[in-house]
Amino acid sequence: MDQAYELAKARYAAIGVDTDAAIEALLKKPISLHCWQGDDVTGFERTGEALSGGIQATGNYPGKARTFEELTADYDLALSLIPGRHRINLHASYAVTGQETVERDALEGRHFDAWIDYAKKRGLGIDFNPTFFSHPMVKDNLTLSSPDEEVRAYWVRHGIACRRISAYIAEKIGSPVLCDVWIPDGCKHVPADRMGPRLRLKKSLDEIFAEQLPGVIDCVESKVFGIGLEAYTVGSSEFYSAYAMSHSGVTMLLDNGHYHPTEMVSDKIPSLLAFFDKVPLHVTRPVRWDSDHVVLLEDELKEIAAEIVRNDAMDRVLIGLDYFDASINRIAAWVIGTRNMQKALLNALLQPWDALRALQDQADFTRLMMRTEELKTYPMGAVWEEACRRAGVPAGESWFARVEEYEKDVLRKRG
Ligand code: RNT
Ligand code: ZN
Repeated sequence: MDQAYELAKARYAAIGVDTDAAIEALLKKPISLHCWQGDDVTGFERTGEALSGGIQATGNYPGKARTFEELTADYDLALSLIPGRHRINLHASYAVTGQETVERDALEGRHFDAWIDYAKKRGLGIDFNPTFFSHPMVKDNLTLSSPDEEVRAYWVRHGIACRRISAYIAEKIGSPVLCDVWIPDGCKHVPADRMGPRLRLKKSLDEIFAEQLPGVIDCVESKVFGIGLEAYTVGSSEFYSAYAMSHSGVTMLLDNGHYHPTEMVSDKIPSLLAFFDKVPLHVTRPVRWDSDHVVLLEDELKEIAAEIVRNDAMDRVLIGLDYFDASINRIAAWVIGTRNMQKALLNALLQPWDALRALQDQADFTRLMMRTEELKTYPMGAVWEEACRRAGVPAGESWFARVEEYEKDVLRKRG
């Protein structure tokens, strides 16, 4: 066994932390890798519609995936460089329909058979998202809250179709599928009516969630604002938390790019865990706005991981990633962000939480601060490298050589 790991193991053992158990817990925890990092949220529909809904992928790095084959080849490389067994997170706009053009309100489970096959062969779980953006039926920036009944009904049908697709996938892969409803609906200018759209959204959600579907974990995702939709967001945090609280079977997803900059999602996790069985996350990195930068190993990420680990919620908090950086190698973006999420989890798994909690309860905040700060320079890196070795993936920066080679041989040859 590696010497650095042996030393680290002894160091942690001295404070009552079992590094082998931490590695085991880390490698058991799946992260849901979002397919949309692979192609800047473009999807396979080829309608020529630009990315809309107040979200934006910026950059023009060569080699983005254009087809199911390219996207899954890229996914394979990314997954081979990340320790553990994970999940893939799909959007409805990534249906594989061959030559056929299928309207979003007519999508069916079979349009995702190729993905199911892909996931099954690799032992991956699947999560799903209806796509309420980048589409001509988004009228005046509205979908489920539209006053135009034709528009609203179209998107209700899409929501229903996507829940059924989620149930179909869950049955085929034999494990639950998270189905996340996020809509862009909002206004650039000060609205004259904030209530009407919310009541229409409530009605639409009731219609979408009416059917009991086994295997589907339903959730709603709030947001504070989007680009071009600065004045008003229909699906606000209060709206969706009240909705989820009052509708059994619907939970609330927290995206850490969707709040005011001084508001921390880490703090919201235990609040929701006090009421909900499952708390899904979209982990991202907002820079000045919901910019969806690649996740780095920063303090807030470590705090998010701490709330998951110390509340014994590894099975209750469903971790998904949600960023899309088109300015760097997209496979590297997946690998860096996912490994960082895992490093944050490992860091949390290596803290002596019982002892620290006791210090808080004794109001010994001097010692708590001292210990917390000393723990920050413990040899976590050696444990991380051991976890990678045990999972059979490159430990240090050597993984990047594989991405560079693939960029040269494959990505640079894409048109
Ligand atoms: C947008 C939301 C949403 C999307 C994905 C593509 O602000 O975060 O989750 O990023 O559905
Ligand atoms: Zn999100």
